[in-house]
Amino acid sequence: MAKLALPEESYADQFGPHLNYTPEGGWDTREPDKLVDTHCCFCGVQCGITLKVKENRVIGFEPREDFPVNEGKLCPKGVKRYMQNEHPDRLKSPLIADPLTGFRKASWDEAYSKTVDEINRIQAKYGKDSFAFLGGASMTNEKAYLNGKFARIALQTANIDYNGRLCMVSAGAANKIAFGIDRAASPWEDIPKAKVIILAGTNLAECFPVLTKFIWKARDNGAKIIVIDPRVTPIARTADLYLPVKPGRDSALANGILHQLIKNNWTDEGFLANHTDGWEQVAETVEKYTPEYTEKITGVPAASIIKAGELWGPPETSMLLHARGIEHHTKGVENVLSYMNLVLATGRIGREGCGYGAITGQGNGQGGREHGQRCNQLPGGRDINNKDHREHIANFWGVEESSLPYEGLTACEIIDAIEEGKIKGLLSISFNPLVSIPDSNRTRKALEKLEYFGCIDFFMNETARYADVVMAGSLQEEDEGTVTTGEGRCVKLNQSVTPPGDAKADWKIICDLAERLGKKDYFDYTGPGQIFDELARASAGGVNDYSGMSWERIEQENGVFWPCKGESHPGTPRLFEDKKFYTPNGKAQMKGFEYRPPAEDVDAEYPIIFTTGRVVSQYLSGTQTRRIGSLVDQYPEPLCELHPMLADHLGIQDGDILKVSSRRGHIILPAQVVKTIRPDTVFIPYHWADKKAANQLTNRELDPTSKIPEFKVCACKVEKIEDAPNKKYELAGQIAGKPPSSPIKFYPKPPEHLSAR
Ligand SMILES: Nc1nc2c(c(=O)[nH]1)N[C@H]1C(S)=C(S)[C@@H](COP(=O)(O)OP(=O)(O)OC[C@H]3O[C@@H](n4cnc5c(=O)[nH]c(N)nc54)[C@H](O)[C@@H]3O)O[C@H]1N2
Ligand SMILES: Nc1nc2c(c(=O)[nH]1)N[C@H]1C(S)=C(S)[C@@H](COP(=O)(O)OP(=O)(O)OC[C@H]3O[C@@H](n4cnc5c(=O)[nH]c(N)nc54)[C@H](O)[C@@H]3O)O[C@H]1N2
Ligand code: SF4
Ligand SMILES: [Mo]
Repeated sequence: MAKLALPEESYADQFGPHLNYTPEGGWDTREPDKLVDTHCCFCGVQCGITLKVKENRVIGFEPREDFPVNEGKLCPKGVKRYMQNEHPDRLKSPLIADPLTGFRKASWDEAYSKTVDEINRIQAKYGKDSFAFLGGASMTNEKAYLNGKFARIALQTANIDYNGRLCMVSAGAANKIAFGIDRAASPWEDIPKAKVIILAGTNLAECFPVLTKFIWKARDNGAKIIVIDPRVTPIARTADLYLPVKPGRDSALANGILHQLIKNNWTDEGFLANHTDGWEQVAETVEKYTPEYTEKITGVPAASIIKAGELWGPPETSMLLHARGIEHHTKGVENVLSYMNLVLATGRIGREGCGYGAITGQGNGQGGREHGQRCNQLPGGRDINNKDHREHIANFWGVEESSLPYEGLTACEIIDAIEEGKIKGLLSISFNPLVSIPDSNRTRKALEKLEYFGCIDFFMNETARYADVVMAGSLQEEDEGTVTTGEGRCVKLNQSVTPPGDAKADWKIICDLAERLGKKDYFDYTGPGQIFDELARASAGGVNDYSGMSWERIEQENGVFWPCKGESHPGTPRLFEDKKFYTPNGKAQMKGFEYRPPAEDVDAEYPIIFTTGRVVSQYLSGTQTRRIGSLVDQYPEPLCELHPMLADHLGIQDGDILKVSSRRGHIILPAQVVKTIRPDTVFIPYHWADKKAANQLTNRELDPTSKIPEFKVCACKVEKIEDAPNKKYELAGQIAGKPPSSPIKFYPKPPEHLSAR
């Protein structure tokens, strides 16, 4: 019998979490030189993890028992997170685009010179704002602060924004409007104390697996769980009530539930009168949202809407948790505010077991949006258009107030401005817009128009293939700093290893560039510790006050919750305990919204609703997790979820190859026929690039307030490709040689044919 040939590299990451395969063969079971307590590099839960380090390599890990959020648990991504540092694709030196070879290695001096020359040339020719900066919320607070300062002082451009614009901004804007502060109101410890929980638009068990422990505890304590999602996600299977909302209809559904609360006198009139504004307008708005009327819009049965009111109305305590399912919409802010009305109408906020929280996505999704890397923001969560805030920060930095730019463009608008020829140069760090922004064909055209494009990353992501200069930055474990988790707790990341080869810490690259732009005096840091101290001082007096924090204190206390207004301030795990909100008059601001349809609704030509999101084993644009073989094996390529009724109607069987098209593009992929999705909707996860990218189809219409794009709903059509082999059948025939889990190879520039997994 022929020997089964498996590619060499597929072994590297196939084995148990506590053993590490070495390039020489065999297991690295040696005693580590040191153990480093730090946190997971992926989602906003920021589980505690101890990395085992031997000879400047991470050789294994243990989940931390002492971190109260995960208590010794990790999810499938967390247990593999340490496998990136040694990956063959890890960038180890700067690269410069070369017309003949794609990219060639370069020295830092050459990479910096080219970058700075181009910044100077472009800004001299087209103006300061013609050069833009894109940052990211996977990076630490220190880097978020540095990016904002770099853009305003070194580049002097208004056009800086970050990938959180695709993520948390609808929740952020709604929180600001309603409460004057952008943070979850309650620590996760409050979840098990709630008697009823709404999970709206979150695939919690796949996206924040470790948080399910709080939900199970709540259930053990007798809580009722309501899940609102067009798909029966794993957490929905165990819910007491599942509301299968039609994508894009959440504000109507929230109005319908509130209608029931009013009808049955389950509102807290005392709280509403003393602590809120706007209740009358809200009550008037929801008057017509009877169960029948709401059912017509949302597709949720009237009886279930009545039931939701019965579950949410009477209890003493409750928790509203939501994520991108309600936020990734052209009315993302309206959706969030409409659900918030359910919290405020019952007065269940600011005490034990009560509150709300937008579950933060990226590792530093919370802190990444606080310290000034957004187009409208200065450190401390300050407003860049506010005269007092500008003066405060200008004084703090030692620059003229008049030299600070005003509000610039948001992330998608920056890509649009590149397409329109208004922005000519771009520096991007920790962002992969070609995969993550809607309408990727348009993003590609924009990238081709840039006169200069520089990227800082530890992998060659798909967008970086269009760069002129790629700078090898740092992985999370190669640097140190802080991140702020989804509950508002600032925690410390510790350095385990140094960046390999010529790669540099991200903060150092930014400071070096600032120096070459003539701004050394403002960026003369010895390390991220000094940047944190400056950030904390800069935040003093702002809403996002970190001034009482130091790295030492954060480590000692296993994290500190902001606001923390001085060394003796204990931090603030639960907001609003004094029933005072951060709005000018101290009252929560309620607003009611008439339902309005998504930007692109279904019609005769595109009759099916298209929605997108995640799977448990892949992360974001996939640059990190598509390189970890065992995660790839769990879900090797995108599948299109559709209901058996829709499949029957279209003559489709599980595993058939489909063409799913929208007005903007199409994708060809296998069908996954499941009963767990609405029959009028199809779902495709978005973690793949190029021809496998879901964002070829999505719509770049933005929410008018938050400027988030409508990832969660547009119109599509689905066709079976008649002569393609059924993928399931084909795979069943080669069960022994299942798809190899080879890591992505390093490819030079040619973008067209490259369809890396
Ligand atoms: N495994 C994994 N975990 C992750 C990530 C990852 O990429 N992979 N990313 C992290 C990041 S950055 C983020 S932002 C979070 C995202 O976390 P989630 O928001 O929980 O994840 P999504 O899959 O984007 O969307 C959640 C759900 O919204 C539903 N949905 C679609 N349309 C609608 C609608 O109109 N209304 C309602 N109510 N629901 C709708 C989808 O069916 C989906 O189940 O996850 C974080 N954790
Ligand atoms: N269709 C569809 N599209 C979506 C979504 C959806 O639900 N549906 N979700 C949206 C959401 S919520 C998000 S958050 C975005 C995410 O979209 P992106 O931010 O574009 O995705 P990432 O994969 O995080 O890409 C970031 C890049 O940063 C690099 N990186 C990570 N950490 C660091 C670091 O510390 N330093 C440096 N230098 N580089 C780093 C990674 O290698 C990667 O190449 O996608 C959005 N796009
Ligand atoms: S839940 Fe999030 S932070 Fe925890 S191990 Fe998984 S990806 Fe990492
Ligand atoms: Mo996100």
